Amino acid sequence: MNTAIGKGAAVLVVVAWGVATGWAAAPVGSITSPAGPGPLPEADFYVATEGKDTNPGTAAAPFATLTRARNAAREKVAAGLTRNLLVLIRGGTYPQADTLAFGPEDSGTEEHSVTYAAAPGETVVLSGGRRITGWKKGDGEVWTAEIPGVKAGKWYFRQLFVNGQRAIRARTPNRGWCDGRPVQPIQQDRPQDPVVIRIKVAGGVAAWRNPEDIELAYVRNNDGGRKALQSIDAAAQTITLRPPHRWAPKCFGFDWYNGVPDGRCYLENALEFLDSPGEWYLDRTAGVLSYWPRTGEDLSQCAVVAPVVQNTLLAVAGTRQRPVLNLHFRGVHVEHVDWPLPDNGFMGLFSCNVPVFREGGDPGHRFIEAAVEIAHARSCSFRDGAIGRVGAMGLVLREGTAGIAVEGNHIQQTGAGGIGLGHCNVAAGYLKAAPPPEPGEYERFRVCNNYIHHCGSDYHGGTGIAVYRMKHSTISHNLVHDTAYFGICFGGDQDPKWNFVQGNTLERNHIHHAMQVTQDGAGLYVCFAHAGGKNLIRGNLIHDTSANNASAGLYLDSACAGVTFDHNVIYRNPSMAIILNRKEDLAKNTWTGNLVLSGRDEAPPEEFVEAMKAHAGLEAAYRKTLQGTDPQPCELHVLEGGEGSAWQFDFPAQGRGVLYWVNAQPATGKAVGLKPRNLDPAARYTLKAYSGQVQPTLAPGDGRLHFPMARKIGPAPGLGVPESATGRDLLDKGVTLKDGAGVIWISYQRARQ
Ligand SMILES: [Ca+2]
Repeated sequence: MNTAIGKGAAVLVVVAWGVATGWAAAPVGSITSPAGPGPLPEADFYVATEGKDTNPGTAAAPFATLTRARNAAREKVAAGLTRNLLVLIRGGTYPQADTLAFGPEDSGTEEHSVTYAAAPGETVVLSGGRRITGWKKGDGEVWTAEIPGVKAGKWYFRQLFVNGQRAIRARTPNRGWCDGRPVQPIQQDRPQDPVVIRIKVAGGVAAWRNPEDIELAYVRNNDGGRKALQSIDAAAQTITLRPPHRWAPKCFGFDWYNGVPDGRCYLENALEFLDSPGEWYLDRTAGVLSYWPRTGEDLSQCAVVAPVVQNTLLAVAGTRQRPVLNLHFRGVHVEHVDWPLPDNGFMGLFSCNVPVFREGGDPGHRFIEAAVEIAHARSCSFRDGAIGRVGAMGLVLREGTAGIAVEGNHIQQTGAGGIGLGHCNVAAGYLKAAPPPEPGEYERFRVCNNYIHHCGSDYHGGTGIAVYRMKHSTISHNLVHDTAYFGICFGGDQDPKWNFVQGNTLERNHIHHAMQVTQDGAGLYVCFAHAGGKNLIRGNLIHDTSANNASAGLYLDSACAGVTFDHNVIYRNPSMAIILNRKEDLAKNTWTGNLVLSGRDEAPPEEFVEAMKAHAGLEAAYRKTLQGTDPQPCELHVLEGGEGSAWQFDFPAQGRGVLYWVNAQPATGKAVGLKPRNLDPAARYTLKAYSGQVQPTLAPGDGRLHFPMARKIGPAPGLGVPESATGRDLLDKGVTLKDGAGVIWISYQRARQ
């Protein structure tokens, strides 16, 4: 999206990524179902890796596949459910050759659910991949394996994972970008014209082998694209892109980028590009896979896995007339799904949407495919599972969905975004052509306690959680980091008269290291009117957004209005802390108790950062299952705070915490008393005070956009806060602040008895 304020003020900083940072460091997730081991629950059917599909599906004689269990459950559904139906899956890896699809014939009812659940304490993996073995050391550092299925033309893959880590499809340059620009301007109405790109790359364009397998990947501002090559002209230092070309004119109301780079690009998938550890190349003609192991990888021991399943591994798809009801997945891990490049390539529009072409009309847009797809489904869930090592999106909730819970999942290493949901109808040009939501769809979603990271390795509009239009929904307690584009985006009504987007709460999410590849976005991006009322964005923690051009912690765009922003904390975002696209953005939204710090280095006091990290992000039970940590519980108390806003974060088990008071209005000269809670009256507490100045919003007529920012943060011995006090005194008399402006923190720690 365009941003005058962003483009004018920002400094272009190109950050090498992909190869250079991030992916290699992604932890290999291994999550078990949160419930501990115990006696096997009663179930209607059981599935186990050592089972047989000719078995009756009992605990003693389980089925071997989920397909068989689904078919058995289908018979019970057809006979009419008289109670809840449970399929229990024992731990292990279940290889899938195709999409596992659930439709109306697999549905629960309003009264009775159908659930596919991992056995308590066991890890169930549905893998769309196959292990590749038979490695031989070749020339230099490169190892090779022959794959007969590839040579026979039956298998081709675009992803490779070594010991759970995404390997790098051989590329040049190895990090960052080379320069590529069309030799002739692209004519939208002449898609049959050859598209020739002049490439400036170290070593020059050469007559690389298998040119038709090479792809050009690129970014343009906030998304990117990918096209296969037709030919190479080494003499002219050009490449020609392979038709068919289908551009997307008038998407978002203007000619969307013409589908070609304006500079930043790289070339991928040639044996000649395989020149560094972690890179691989698949020669489809010879059926030979080549790989340069990373340090410490012994290919005689490593699990090298490539996907055979394409697009989607787990699909729930009802119809508008017969939606799927009350169907649940719990503790299911979905891995290794490929996304084949369409003939006309990939042209990302916004958070990994792709055009939907219509004859004679402007194109629409939709999320590209996800490993887990849910459409026309009500009151369903995907919980306590995982989705990772996939080619495109992790999970998408499409048309006809409502009442869907996506909770407690680990989503990582996705080629495109993590989670996408809502009515994809927010783009100018498109909205006139697309139908509005049907009654009862795109509402009552819960996307909570998901751990989402390393999204967008291949499609650089990859967003952690991309939310378009929805209502009466909650997006909370997610931890999102290392995304190519936004951490979280939240779209509204492009036309404020629609009044669709309402009653949504987006709170206590922790977002960091977003915007690693693309630009013109934010850790948290909010656009359009949230016109239906009661849209709350509260208690989110956003920091360390990349230094890319126009990358902010928080970004309000495209006439964002109608949102209450309450007690969000935004710090250390080196490009910009906050982008307000219009002067009215302050007045058209409500702001209370937010803390926004400018600057590259300035951060709130350590005690407060720690408390916010406990307050936002995964709830304690999910930190245990998803991250293996056992955090101290942190309680929030909202205090009386005079003109300002006062919160207390308290770690009761440790007798410590921090009082947080903020007032962006000019100094009043009035003293402010803060009374903490939950202290031990008999104990003595040591206190430390910190303060910062908050520049209030300037008066109208200033002509510039100002958000009240906190600055000059440091210890504040002059505030009159005593160095120590008894719990009794603090509970009865509180702490008195001399003046009521700026931001003040008072940390307390119970002294040892
Ligand atoms: Ca390379």
